[in-house]
Amino acid sequence: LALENELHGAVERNEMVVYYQPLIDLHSRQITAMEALVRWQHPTRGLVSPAKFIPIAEANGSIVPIGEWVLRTACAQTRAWQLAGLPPIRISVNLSARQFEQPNLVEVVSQILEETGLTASYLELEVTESFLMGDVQRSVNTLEQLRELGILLALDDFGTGYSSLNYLKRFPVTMLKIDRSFVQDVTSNPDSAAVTDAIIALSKSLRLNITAEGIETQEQLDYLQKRGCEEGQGFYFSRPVPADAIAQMLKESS
Ligand code: G
Ligand code: G
Ligand code: MN
Ligand code: NA
Repeated sequence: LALENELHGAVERNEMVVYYQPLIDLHSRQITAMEALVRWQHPTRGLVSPAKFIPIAEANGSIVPIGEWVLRTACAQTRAWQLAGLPPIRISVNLSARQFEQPNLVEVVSQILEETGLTASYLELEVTESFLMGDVQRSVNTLEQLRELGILLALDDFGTGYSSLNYLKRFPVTMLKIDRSFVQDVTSNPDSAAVTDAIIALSKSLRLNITAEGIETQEQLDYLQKRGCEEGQGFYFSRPVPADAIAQMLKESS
């Protein structure tokens, strides 16, 4: 309960921080994108993981201002890297169910792009199948409006949800992110390998981009590369790090 109350106003008190994790082109090994991942720098508890506070923030609604702050911060940071002459990369930001349901979501995204000067095609929003399945027609409409802005849309944690392939066909997404639970044992569990292979094949036949999350070992990387997965992220390449560590990484990647 204390944590819940303290979440209100955490943005205004400057307690939220955005970390960034690179996404890598598995062929060229260059950085193609960053995923923005929020942390809560709590005054007494230290760095609180989003796994802990996002569900609370989602339940009490404070995820809406927090999510908007993350989006604004990540877009402004990406634009700043571009203006500093670093190789342009896209920025991927997670949306929560509550944010996705906000009637002014499209306006907010459009306003943030305008305010930060970031070109829409550099922004990717990550959504999950589970929250798209609530009201499918409404989700499709919202996704279409977001696509009309020119931004990219990724289906996060792909393979763990309930959506049928029939729905997948209706969601105008541009990217599938293979959930890390499959990647984790892709080299030891034939079922995970089969699911991973199927998702990669699906992405190719639907002409969607494909990223693997949670790559931790050379063996996982080799497997994914051999199967034609284009892009990946995970501790093997880098953990999520604060913005200042990213500039150096981008310089080295170019
Ligand atoms: O960064 P970490 O692996 O600890 O994140 C844990 C969970 O929190 C992941 O599911 C991730 O998608 C989610 N998360 C991280 N940052 C954000 C954010 O800015 N908004 C939302 N909605 N979820 C986030
Ligand atoms: O739900 P989502 O895919 O947005 O989750 C992102 C989370 O995954 C972040 O909290 C990030 O810290 C975590 N993550 C990123 N790479 C790895 C990895 O290689 N291994 C594990 N275990 N977690 C990872
Ligand atoms: Mn994500
Ligand atoms: Na994920």
